[in-house]
Amino acid sequence: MLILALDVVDHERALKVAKDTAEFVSAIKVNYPLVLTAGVDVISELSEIRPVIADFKIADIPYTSGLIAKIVFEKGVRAVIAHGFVGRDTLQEVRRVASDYDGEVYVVTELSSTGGKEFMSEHALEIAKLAESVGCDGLIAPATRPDRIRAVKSAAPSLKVLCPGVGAQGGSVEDVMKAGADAIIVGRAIYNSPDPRESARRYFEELRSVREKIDRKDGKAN
Ligand code: FNU
Repeated sequence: MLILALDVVDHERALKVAKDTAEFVSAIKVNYPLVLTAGVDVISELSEIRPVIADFKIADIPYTSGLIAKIVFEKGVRAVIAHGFVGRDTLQEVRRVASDYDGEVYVVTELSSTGGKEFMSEHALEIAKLAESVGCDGLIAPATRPDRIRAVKSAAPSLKVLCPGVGAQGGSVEDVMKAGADAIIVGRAIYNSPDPRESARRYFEELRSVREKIDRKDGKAN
């Protein structure tokens, strides 16, 4: 599954990239850069093209976190991303709000950047277990460190794992999928390419061929 990270800072361009790539993309992830420039209603516009995931990395007290989740679910998002380091009470509140909208909650374990290793790695597996016990739907884990994808998957086997860091941050589709990812999240490598539709198509095809390779290997092992 390919998720488009739409961090462009121009409203019209964002809609164009979303429409041009829609055929190959399962969901569109929005983050502060787009919403702070185009306004929060861009979420509703994008939701008409593909399901939207709000990556505001919610990380506040339960009341404020729940309010943020409610606002974006009212705008039509299908899922929100929250930080896990905030602890159980905030995740429970975000989960409660999401359930009112039949929405999903994904929890960041450790950032894909180098700084993610400084403080977050140490607690990433506890965060994964917490997210599972609160009834969240999945985790965000770094495509830049496939060993960490494997680790969070074994800590919380029932959760989906979405992985940013392919392309501009150096992660490879094959390594990430072999580590057990359910989806890759790709931004700059698609929207900054000369032909975003073609770039999305290539990721889509690569995902398919890697998936077939993995399935063939699993089939042989059984
Ligand atoms: P691209 N993102 C990330 N690493 O990159 N939500 C994380 O650990 C994480 C994220 C987001 O590099 C990042 O904010 F938890 O251009 C951006 O929106 O492909 C996207 O994933 C990656 O964009």
